[in-house]
Amino acid sequence: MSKKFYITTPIYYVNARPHIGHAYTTIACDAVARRQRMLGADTFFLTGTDEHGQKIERAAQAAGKTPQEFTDEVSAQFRALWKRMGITNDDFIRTTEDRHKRRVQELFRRLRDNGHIYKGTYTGQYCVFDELYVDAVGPGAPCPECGRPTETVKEENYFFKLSSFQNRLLQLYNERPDFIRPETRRNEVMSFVRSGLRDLSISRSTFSWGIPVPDDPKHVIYVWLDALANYITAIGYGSSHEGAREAFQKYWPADLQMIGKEIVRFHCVYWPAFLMAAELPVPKSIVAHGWLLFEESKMSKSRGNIVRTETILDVLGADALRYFLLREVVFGQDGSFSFDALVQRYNADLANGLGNLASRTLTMITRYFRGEVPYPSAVVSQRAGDGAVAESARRVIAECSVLFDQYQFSRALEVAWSLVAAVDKYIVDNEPWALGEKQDEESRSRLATILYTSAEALRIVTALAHPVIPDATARIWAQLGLGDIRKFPLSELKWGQLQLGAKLGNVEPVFPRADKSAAERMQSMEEQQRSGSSTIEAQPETTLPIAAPTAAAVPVEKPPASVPDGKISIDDFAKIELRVGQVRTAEKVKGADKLLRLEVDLGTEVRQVVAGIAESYAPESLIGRKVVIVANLAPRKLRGLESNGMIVAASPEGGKAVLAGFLEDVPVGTRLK
Ligand code: ME8
Repeated sequence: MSKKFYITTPIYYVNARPHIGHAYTTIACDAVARRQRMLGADTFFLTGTDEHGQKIERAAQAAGKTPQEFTDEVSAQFRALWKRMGITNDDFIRTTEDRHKRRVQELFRRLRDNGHIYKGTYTGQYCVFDELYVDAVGPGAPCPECGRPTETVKEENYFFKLSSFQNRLLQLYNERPDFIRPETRRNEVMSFVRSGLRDLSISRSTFSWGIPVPDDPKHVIYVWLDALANYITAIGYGSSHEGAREAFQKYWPADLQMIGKEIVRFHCVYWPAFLMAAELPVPKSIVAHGWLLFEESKMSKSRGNIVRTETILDVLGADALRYFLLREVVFGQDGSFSFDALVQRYNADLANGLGNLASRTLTMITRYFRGEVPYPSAVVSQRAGDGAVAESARRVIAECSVLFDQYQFSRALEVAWSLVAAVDKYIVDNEPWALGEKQDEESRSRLATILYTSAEALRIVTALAHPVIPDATARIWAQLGLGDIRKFPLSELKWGQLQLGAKLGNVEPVFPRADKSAAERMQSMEEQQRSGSSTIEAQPETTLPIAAPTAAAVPVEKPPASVPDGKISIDDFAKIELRVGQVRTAEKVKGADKLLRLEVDLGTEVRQVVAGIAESYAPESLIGRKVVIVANLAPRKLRGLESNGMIVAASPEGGKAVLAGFLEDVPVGTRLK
């Protein structure tokens, strides 16, 4: 029976559209899944969307939609994007699906029946952004994970006896060093667990967007218990259906659960504890990668510094993005994304590297040998260089396999491309084009050897690179006359398998060179996207509106006849989304006396807002202050900085601006209406 391999991505929150940070994990998992299939493993690759909880409920509200409408829409965007990118997931789970809800309730019952759940009252802080209970800090304190202000929660909840799993968890980390990778993350988790675990609240009772607790529907199940359970519900845990139960028996425990480093605690502490409490095996390995940074900070919707995948697909295609992310970023560490680096890498390694090797080799075989793989000639025409290429290919196959299995994608690709460089040099040194002009037997047989050697090396790099750049390699493989690359058994790859005399397919370039403007084009596509379809131009600093928005700031439709002149209707007012925000950081904008750059927390996200209040407020005085934000104003650029929203202030004629505020405490994110 073939080995099985079950691999998962995190399920992504649907509070925002997918960006290349999400694509990064999905691509890495897709490459692993494709490689496992080529190695003959019965592979199951799962991804999906995380759709419950307060953060999503608020995001839906902000979008003026019901949570179900909102989650349907955004989840479909994730699914469509993965499809467009050729991601080979075997299932896509949504936590709002009935199958998931029923099975999560089953898990909850099991934890309760096994005596790991009790009722209590949670009084403390909660970070809605991370959906995280933050113990041991006071009201208004920032979340230790993301720095956003926490909200005070006091509610009756169900608790999970996490504290009783401390020793079993430590034992797990000690006995199975591969359970958490890389080592740095393992050390962090171990010291967190050693410092003591508190019981964990696993239900909420002050909102309803979640899965009801069985027999007590006033409560909804804590979103992280709901979300983590997807890894087992998708493959049939808790189902009464025989087929589903068999799938669960077959695939669980997962072989690899890949995540970003910010969700290590949920996956390496809570998740194994839940599984132990349900008497289920824990996953074999959880691998945490670093962050993709853009403009020096973590790419995230709340910072407004995201890059959309679609832009790159439109200009360079999915293979370019896949290759770049896995080659450029050292897996496990943070890595910067830039369009310039993407285009440079694409041209150097794909267009001029593999693409050029494929087209020059295959074109010469077509021209000089009527498109049939030539026979390498008798010993007499062999040179040392031929054997050296074969030797280097053997080494590359061995090293690449080890590196791929350790998820060192960047090193694995570097090693594979060393073969591309070796063959390029071999071709240049041997000048096959000069031999092609001669008809004597010695020249013909030398030419045959050179082109055979090049084509065989090309075949080997193509097979090794297939999991990372599936589309181009499938085309090169077909051009080599080898059929469907997905059927090639990778574990049998070795030098000398190229079929002699095989007829090449149609030869055509796979990676056209990107011109100089490609990076700029992508950059401007992103900028256009960020500024939406807004026609509002950045205004000069002096006319920056800092007071309550008027019809000039937010375009409104013509009022209906029943509204007297100069007034707006209640419907018009409802279009303006005013929200309570809390200033997290504030600083002067260089070279602009009147402007401050603020980061304002809106509960579901942190926005950058540029406001003309520098003459009225010292930046330090604003930190922690609650303000009113026009949250649905189209983004604008001021002094090169994007402003996402407007801060509301009274601006007396000739006087200083005074920020609107509240006498009572109001939760961050609350809408004003
Ligand atoms: O955390 N760099 O969902 P999420 C690298 N729903 N990876 C990034 C990234 C970046 N800048 N941004 C996102 C959640 N990711 C929960 C998970 S699982 C049971 C529940 C990737 O939408 C990375 O894999 O915030 C990260 O862990 C994940 O997306 C977070 O996605």
